[in-house]
Amino acid sequence: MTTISKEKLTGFYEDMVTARYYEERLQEEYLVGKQPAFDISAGPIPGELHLAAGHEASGIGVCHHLRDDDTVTAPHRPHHIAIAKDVDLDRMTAEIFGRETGLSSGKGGHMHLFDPEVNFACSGIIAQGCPPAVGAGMAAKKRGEDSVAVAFLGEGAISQGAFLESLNLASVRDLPVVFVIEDNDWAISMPKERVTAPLDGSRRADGFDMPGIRVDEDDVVDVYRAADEAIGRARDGNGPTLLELQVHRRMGHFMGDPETYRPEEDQELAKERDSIERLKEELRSHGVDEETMESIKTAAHERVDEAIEWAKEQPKPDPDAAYEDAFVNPPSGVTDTEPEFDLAGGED
Ligand SMILES: Cc1ncc(C[n+]2csc(CCOP(=O)(O)OP(=O)(O)O)c2C)c(N)n1
Ligand SMILES: [Mg+2]
Repeated sequence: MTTISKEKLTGFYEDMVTARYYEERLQEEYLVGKQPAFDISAGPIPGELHLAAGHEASGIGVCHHLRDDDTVTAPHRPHHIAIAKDVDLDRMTAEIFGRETGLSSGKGGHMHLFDPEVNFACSGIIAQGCPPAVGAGMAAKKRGEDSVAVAFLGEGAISQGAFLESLNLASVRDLPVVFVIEDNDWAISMPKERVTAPLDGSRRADGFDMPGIRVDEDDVVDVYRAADEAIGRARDGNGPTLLELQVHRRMGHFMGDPETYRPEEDQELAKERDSIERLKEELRSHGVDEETMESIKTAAHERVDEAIEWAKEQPKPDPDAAYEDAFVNPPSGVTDTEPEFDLAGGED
């Protein structure tokens, strides 16, 4: 079994408390100006916001194996994964606040974060990250590089065609791809048992002739160990793996979700099984004292506060730039730019 050093555990803790506090701060900022009628377009963060508190063990346990040249695609609940993949925190925050200096010039928002510096992307279309991850894996293999691609998706997305087709192609071509299902038991208001068989999603790997591993506990150390096997396999040229990780949705599906469909006990259970508290126990058993943990947490919180303050001071995009970078060939009348080639088709 992989031994995990105290330094490694401390690194997990730093990212996990950063991700948790980031969500808490976004939650506060999001609510500004939205009340009393909950106007989703009002306030400093307009639009939807899906928070990932309770998913930290997944993003951090997996991405701590990755390098900048490895690709990650994340779903609509992306912040913990982006933080663990070292996406630029300032520019990510500016993007969430819709500012010009954001990763996508403020036009993508929190579900469409792209950071080419560290090969990170996410999407609001569920399972959409799987085909691009397979593409990245195929490119790495063709170039003879040992980089890998990891596609994260929710358990509610695993009956999407894009996921199943991607498993097939990755297996047939022996590609360096790891598929990571974050199983939080819910797809919006739909409980997993009503729509998904088998309940253990990692068993779907059998149908595609690849290894499947499920981690039942929301534990970053267990996740790190399982990911070590999967990512090592991909990096060594031995093909794809499917991982399913139990996580917990501590919040509603999106900000403003009244969760009337969710039994109170389930909400309580999600809060009790806190992966950060679990990791603190592990740190204590490695001799890390409370003071050290507290100072790591304080520094992480300061870093998040700085990013949020910086983002809020950034300019909003110029409305005239709305179509810039949105089309390769803008429809006529949209911009002054002449199309680079004729979309109507080639020569007769
Ligand atoms: C192709 C597609 N169909 C439907 C939706 C609407 N939708 C958004 S999130 C979601 C459920 C996602 O559940 P899950 O994959 O388990 O992720 P979780 O929100 O639990 O993290 C759905 C159906 C969508 N975004 N994309
Ligand atoms: Mg889910």
